[in-house]
Amino acid sequence: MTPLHAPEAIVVRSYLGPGDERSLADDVLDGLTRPFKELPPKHFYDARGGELFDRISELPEYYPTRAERAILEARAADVAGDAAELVELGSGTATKTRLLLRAMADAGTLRRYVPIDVTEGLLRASAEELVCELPGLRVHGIVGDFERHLGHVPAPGPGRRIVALLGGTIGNFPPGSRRRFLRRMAALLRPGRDRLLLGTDLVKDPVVLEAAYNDAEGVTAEFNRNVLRVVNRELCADFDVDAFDHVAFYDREREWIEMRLRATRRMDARVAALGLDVAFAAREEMRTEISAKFTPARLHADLAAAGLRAVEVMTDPDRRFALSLSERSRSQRTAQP
Ligand code: SAH
Ligand code: AVI
Repeated sequence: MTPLHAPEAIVVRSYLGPGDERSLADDVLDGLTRPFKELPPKHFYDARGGELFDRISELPEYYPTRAERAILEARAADVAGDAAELVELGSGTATKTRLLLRAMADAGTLRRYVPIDVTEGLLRASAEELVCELPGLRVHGIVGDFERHLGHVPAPGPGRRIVALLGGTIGNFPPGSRRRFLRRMAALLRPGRDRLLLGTDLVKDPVVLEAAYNDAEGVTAEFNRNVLRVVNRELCADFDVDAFDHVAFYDREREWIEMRLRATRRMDARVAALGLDVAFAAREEMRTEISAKFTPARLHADLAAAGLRAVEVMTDPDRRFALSLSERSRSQRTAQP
């Protein structure tokens, strides 16, 4: 069938290759040989992990997606109205992104969308849908790791650029690297012209927070265990995935949700591709994600440390989630992407 959009409307470049199995291998070697075992959350997201996250975002307990969408529904035109380009890190299904792109199309300024995600299937599917929905839109997709491949973001065209990191994904970085990463995003902005759109989940009643990561249906538990399925498949490991319990709790001192996997019994696993044997004691826990929650003070301090200044901070009516729009402070030097 002939596509309805111009064939050149979509370009997708993949920067994932053998080196990326290496990145999983390095993370497994680093993380599973420590006294307190840990794996970084980016490895949740194979095709199944992406689908599980999508189901999480529809759960009654998981409010962040709905809260962020409510802000975008009310403010998309103010946020993105006159922008020409949207660069989105960790774009996933780009569901909320449509609100921004539509606002740009309505203003007659929309030219290009640059999604970056590790999950190629999601990125391609959303690119196809978007170019059909928004005639004239060009998509330059980057299948890659936003921690390593920001240097492949194309140079900005004429008009204003918005760089977006939605959903609260910034909270999945440990505090030190969070500021370094904000700096790298800031380097994609031209001072005085472009803006960073950042979604941050807010500090709130721990009961509400813990419910969001311990849903009754057990979808978050499956999402959490998915990281072991990824390691089994990619590195020929033999973790007994169902022998791990999902654990998620709010650390009130650090103000973050921590997800762990707890071995229900003593276990030995072999990661054949690495020639590595991993032993778990009964009830031993491995950290798989942190999801930091923000106060206004933490948000402003992190932005300032990255050479950014908030122009506006918007919240949903229940003040559960914040979307901030920032620009690069002219006096600051920022890192190369
Ligand atoms: N922005 C969407 C999706 C959030 S889920 C929303 O707000 O609903 C996090 C997304 O980031 C997933 O699509 C996942 O594949 C992607 N992701 C996580 N770590 C990544 C990394 N290091 N590089 C690129 N994409 C990553
Ligand atoms: C993608 N990220 C912002 C989600 C979060 O809430 O930290 C991932 C997630 N983990 C468990 N549920 C959702």
